[in-house]
Amino acid sequence: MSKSKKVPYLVDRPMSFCPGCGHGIAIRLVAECLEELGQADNIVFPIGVGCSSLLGGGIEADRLHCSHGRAGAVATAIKRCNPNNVVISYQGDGDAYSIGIGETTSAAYRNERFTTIIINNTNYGMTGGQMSNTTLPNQKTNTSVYGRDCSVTGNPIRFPELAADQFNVGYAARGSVHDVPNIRKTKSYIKKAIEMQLSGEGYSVVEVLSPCPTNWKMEPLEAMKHIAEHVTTYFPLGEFVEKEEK
Ligand SMILES: Cc1ncc(C[n+]2csc(CCOP(=O)(O)OP(=O)(O)O)c2C)c(N)n1
Ligand code: SF4
Repeated sequence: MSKSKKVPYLVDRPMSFCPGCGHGIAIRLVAECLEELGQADNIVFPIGVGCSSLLGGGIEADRLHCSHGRAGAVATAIKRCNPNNVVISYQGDGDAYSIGIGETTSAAYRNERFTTIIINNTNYGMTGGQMSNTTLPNQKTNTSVYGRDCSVTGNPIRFPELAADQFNVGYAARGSVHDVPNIRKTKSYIKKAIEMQLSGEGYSVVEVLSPCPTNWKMEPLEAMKHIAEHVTTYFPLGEFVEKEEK
């Protein structure tokens, strides 16, 4: 008998990510958590612009493709108008932390009662690999061809740490999909984030480190190794705040 897990019923067709991309793994984890929590028919996804928007191509659920960076504001409105829905904004690092840093930070600052999943692949994936606010120091991208110079650009943002240290959020964590133990752990973070939303205690965010082999110009396995050896040294994995649920 096959030991493979059945595909969550929210996932209704194959997705169109590049081979070795981490988005598909993260989306499946979100779908599994929603199904296991009995929320698969109660979900609304405000979706960012970027490869994150391809979530809509493989998941059968209510969703809204927001203007670039604005999913934090759209999620706020949807959750306030429909407090019984589970609202998860699904965004890339460029969407959430560069063009959308105002909306993302404001939602966390106000402790809005929704969940944000941010796929951090350290660049703008969809548009060909430009520098984003999470590009690593000295990382070469199409717009930092000599390597990111942080004395000019500022340092990469560690958003879950910011939300945990400075705002009264319910839950903040960073996971990764570069190997099986971390995929499992990331799933537990996503589940806790959704449970936090269900408890009504406040904003929850899970950042997910994810490979973008196409723009990193790496083979898929090399890209996974790159996360383990380099990306996690700047972006530590773990939970940064977990409020007690009432
Ligand atoms: C207002 C606006 N500016 C720029 C773009 C072009 N654009 C589309 S996707 C994208 C980058 C998305 O990168 P990220 O959020 O990191 O997601 P990824 O593709 O890596 O998953 C940009 C700049 C746009 N669609 N709208
Ligand atoms: S460009 Fe990068 S983020 Fe986009 S689908 Fe391809 S590997 Fe994934």
